Parts: sequence; structure tokens; C-alpha cells
Amino acid sequence: MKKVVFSLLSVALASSVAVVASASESTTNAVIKPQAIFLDREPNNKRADANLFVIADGSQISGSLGRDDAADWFKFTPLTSGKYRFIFSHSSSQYYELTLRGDGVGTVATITYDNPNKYFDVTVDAGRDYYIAVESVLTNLNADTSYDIYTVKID
Ligand SMILES: [Ca+2]
Repeated sequence: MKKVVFSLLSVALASSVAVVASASESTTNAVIKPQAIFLDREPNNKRADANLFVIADGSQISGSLGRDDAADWFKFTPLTSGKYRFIFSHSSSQYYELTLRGDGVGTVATITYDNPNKYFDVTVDAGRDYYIAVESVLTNLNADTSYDIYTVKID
């Protein structure tokens, strides 16, 4: 009889532990911010036709450089100054390059196709216009032609 009581107690303890664990898990999920994804929309092959981007912690650009599309341009104007990591992701079969330019400050940072480092860290100034250019030196049409750029606030 004692043995039965003990195992019932164990079940009760185990289920209360499970409740605590799931409660803390939902609290963790609640602090994850929604992500904004900005799509590549043609025409955007030159600075004057740049697509809109809003830089934020967890913003993303999602685009593709297919046949007869050598470049995609994006423009953003930070609301507040801050340091961001720009992460560039694409198929290793593509020769893609990313350049960040700022009005009045020229080229701020570049990731060339042969650079194994696919990110850079930059402090952007509030109110300044910036341009991201994604360009293809050579597009392999037999491979995935899409790319993504993520911005993560680090300071
Ligand atoms: Ca384009």
C-alpha cells in the first residue's frame, strides 16, 4: 500500500515539474521579436531605383539575382544610431558581393565574393541615407540564385 502512495506522489511531482518547464518555455518565446522581411522587387538594379529597407534588430532582406539581373539595391535611413552586424547568406556556388555605402561617407563596408567572412559590423548614423548593393560577379544559373541579408543589433 505504501508503495502505491509513493508512486502516485511521484506522478504528481513529475507533472508539476512539467508545468513549470512549459511555463518558463512560453516566457522565453514571448521575448522573441517578430521579424520583418523585405523582398527584392524589380526594377532595383541601380541606386535611383533602390528598394526600401528598414534596419532593425532582426530585419531581413530576401532576394535573388537570376538571369539578366546583375544587381539589387536597397536604401535605408536609420531612425536611431547603432552598431549592427550585417550577415550575408547565399549559395557557395555564387559569386555575389555586398557593398554598404552611406551618403557623404562613401563605401562603408564590403564583402567580396572571395571573402570567406560573410559579415561585417558597422555603426550607422541616425538620419543618414545608406545603400546596400548586392551584385553578382558571376551567376551560376544551375545553383540556387537567392540570397539573404540579416541585420542584428550588437550595440
Ligand atoms: Ca535587380
